[in-house]
Amino acid sequence: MNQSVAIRTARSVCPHDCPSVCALDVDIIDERTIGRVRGAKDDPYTAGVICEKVARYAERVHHVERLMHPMRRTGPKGSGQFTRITWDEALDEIAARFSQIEAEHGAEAIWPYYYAGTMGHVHRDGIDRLRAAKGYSRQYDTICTGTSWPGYIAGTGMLGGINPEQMAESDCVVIWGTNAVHTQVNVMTHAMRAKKERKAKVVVIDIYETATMAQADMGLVLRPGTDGALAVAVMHVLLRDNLADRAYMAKYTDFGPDFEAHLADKTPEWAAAITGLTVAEITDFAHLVGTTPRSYFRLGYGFTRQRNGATAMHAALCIPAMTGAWQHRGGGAFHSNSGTFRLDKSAITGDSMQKGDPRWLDMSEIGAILTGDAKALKHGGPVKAIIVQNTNPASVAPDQTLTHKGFSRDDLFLVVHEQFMTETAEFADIVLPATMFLEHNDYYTRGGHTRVLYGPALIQRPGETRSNHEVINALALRLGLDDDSFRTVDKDVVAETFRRSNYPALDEVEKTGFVDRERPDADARFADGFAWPDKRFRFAPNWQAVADKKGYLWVCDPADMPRFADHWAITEATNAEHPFRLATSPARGFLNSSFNETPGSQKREGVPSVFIHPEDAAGLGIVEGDFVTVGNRRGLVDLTARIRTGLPTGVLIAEGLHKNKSHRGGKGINTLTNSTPAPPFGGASFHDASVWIKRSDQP
Ligand SMILES: Nc1nc2c(c(=O)[nH]1)N[C@H]1C(S)=C(S)[C@@H](COP(=O)(O)OP(=O)(O)OC[C@H]3O[C@@H](n4cnc5c(=O)[nH]c(N)nc54)[C@H](O)[C@@H]3O)O[C@H]1N2
Ligand SMILES: Nc1nc2c(c(=O)[nH]1)N[C@H]1C(S)=C(S)[C@@H](COP(=O)(O)OP(=O)(O)OC[C@H]3O[C@@H](n4cnc5c(=O)[nH]c(N)nc54)[C@H](O)[C@@H]3O)O[C@H]1N2
Ligand code: SF4
Ligand SMILES: [Mo]
Repeated sequence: MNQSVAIRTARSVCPHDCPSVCALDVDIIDERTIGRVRGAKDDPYTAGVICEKVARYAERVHHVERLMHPMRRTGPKGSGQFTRITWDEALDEIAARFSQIEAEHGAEAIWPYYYAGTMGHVHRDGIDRLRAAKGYSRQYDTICTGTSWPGYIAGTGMLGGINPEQMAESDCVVIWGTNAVHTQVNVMTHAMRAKKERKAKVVVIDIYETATMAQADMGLVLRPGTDGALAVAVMHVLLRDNLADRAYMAKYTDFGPDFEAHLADKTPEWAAAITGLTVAEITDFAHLVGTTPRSYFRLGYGFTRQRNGATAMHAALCIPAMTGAWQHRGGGAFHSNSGTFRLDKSAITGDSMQKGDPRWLDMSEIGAILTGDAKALKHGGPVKAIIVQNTNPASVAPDQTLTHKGFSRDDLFLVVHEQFMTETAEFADIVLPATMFLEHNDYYTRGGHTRVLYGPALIQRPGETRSNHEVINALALRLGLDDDSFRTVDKDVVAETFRRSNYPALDEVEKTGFVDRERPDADARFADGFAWPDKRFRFAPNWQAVADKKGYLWVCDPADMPRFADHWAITEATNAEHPFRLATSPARGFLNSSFNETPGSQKREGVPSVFIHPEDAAGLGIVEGDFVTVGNRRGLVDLTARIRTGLPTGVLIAEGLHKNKSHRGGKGINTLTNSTPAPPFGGASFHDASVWIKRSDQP
């Protein structure tokens, strides 16, 4: 056998919805086949490390279950019974139905629905070009960042922070509400470098002992939804023990006697009762960050998926503003750099074509919207047609019972463009097969770092798959739209977007695969002031100003918001009937619902399970491996019990979005989560549910 077949390695970018956005080296075996995928060693943030599931990407690209041709539904909604049709038949039918629905019910009856299955901007956001040109209903993006981003902006005035590579230069890395080992492994690379090279202390704050916490020097396990209480108590201790940097606060923040008075009764004893932490844990943490100038706060998404998540994010972010950590290299805070890339995306989103001023529909409320909730519909007519790209709402959206009820409507025309027959695709009238990132061209912004990366098509597309960009263009032309943007190819749109954004030309970018958008360090640490008109960090947020900056829509009465950084006790209450708090934390092997189809990930994650504390289990007669039912007023879900120490009593953790049908009974974990928009501007609180649990064989 010839052993010398040359395998070429090509540079690419991970397209998945993960802040790391790794630079990849992909082994190309032939024009249709990839081999191993590795993290690029010469990329400073990726630093040669990627997660297991993407290292095994050949399993996903070459999966036997990939969708290869368009299909039309033949059985009842959700039955998964389809027959093969041609692209012309599929596109003609979609265009005809969309036109008919628009004529009868108006353009707002059509709702293009998408999210971040690919993070490439051309193939993710191009659906908005069709939406704008037709005046279809808009999508209010809340599902992921609805609480965390406003909470961060409330303090700093913009979404940006210290270059995460600087974690390696810090003396204390606080990893708050993110299970980075599972969700963005590169955080660990840089945090562990600080630990090894500088003997830095690593603190992890979560609601159970995660794989990330296993690597920490200080692990704080608090009760879900109580991070705000921890944060204000830490600030109480900082002031009490003279560890606050009053000179920094006087120059850079809105700190004043009212806020100091507000913190006076936020003692560690008060917070211990709320968080379940000990007074010593709270005090030690405050002393650690109060005596370590180079403290880096890496604030995650997880702790903001509580109803009080926006205020919790803001409260945690206040700590480095009180210690003055922002002044020191290796110190400060970071959540996302998504506010720093300064891209003009009009070539993708077609803003200048916007027709009318259609309503904004909240993506997290898709269940309420599809079942005719007047408030969720903004008191307009029903949604009669949806085209879905890059998301799997039948699995990932909160309040699954309502979502499925909506998707089951016979008068809803549903088109799903997908790589696999997801549970959303099973509800579709027309299913369209999609390319994967190695088969099309796009660029990606690395929210967890500073770079913008380019990922070219490296292999031929299989079957009759088409890219999102091609489908949107073909549909637009069939619907009679005539703008030149509907005749472009993806690579030209990347080039045009870089041109409009004053980035280097794509030819240049292709040579290295990236554009570095690192801001000067002084800007990143707000050395010339924060991004508010008075240049001051806000301990007393002006939420209206946050809304004005980003176009956020209020979902609560502004007067209900706490005046200062605070613990806001609005999470779902436990009661005699629902004594447990459930969080749906991320699984390592899945990425949202992606990878639940690959054998390696399925093997790693096993059956859908729930972690329960030994005392709770004993009280309910539950033993390891028992079938259990977890329920609340939204529905019931079947899981397998895993008895674990390392989580508080009264707390249950169900890791990951397994397929709904992997649960006995077929109900996925989002049956238990709620879709009530979280204040102030909406968002899904996936880790905030009160439930009961019992052995399944009991009545
Ligand atoms: N219970 C619970 N639910 C959650 C969460 C949680 O923590 N707990 N997390 C929430 C969060 S943060 C998010 S962001 C959402 C994400 O939810 P989703 O956006 O649904 O998640 P993904 O799995 O990233 O991507 C969805 C789909 O995009 C498809 N896809 C990928 N690339 C392409 C492409 O190029 N073209 C097309 N047409 N399709 C493509 C994939 O095959 C996949 O099925 O889930 C939310 N749901
Ligand atoms: N393997 C894997 N990687 C992923 C994803 C995935 O599903 N799986 N999802 C991707 C997406 S879309 C996103 S947005 C990111 C999200 O990544 P993260 O920022 O890590 O956010 P989450 O995954 O929601 O949850 C992180 C942690 O928050 C904890 N948590 C829940 N409630 C609280 C609380 O009240 N307080 C505190 N302190 N902690 C709490 C959870 O237990 C969990 O361990 O990850 C991305 N990467
Ligand atoms: S999922 Fe995240 S950690 Fe894994 S390769 Fe992609 S960007 Fe990197
Ligand atoms: Mo997300």
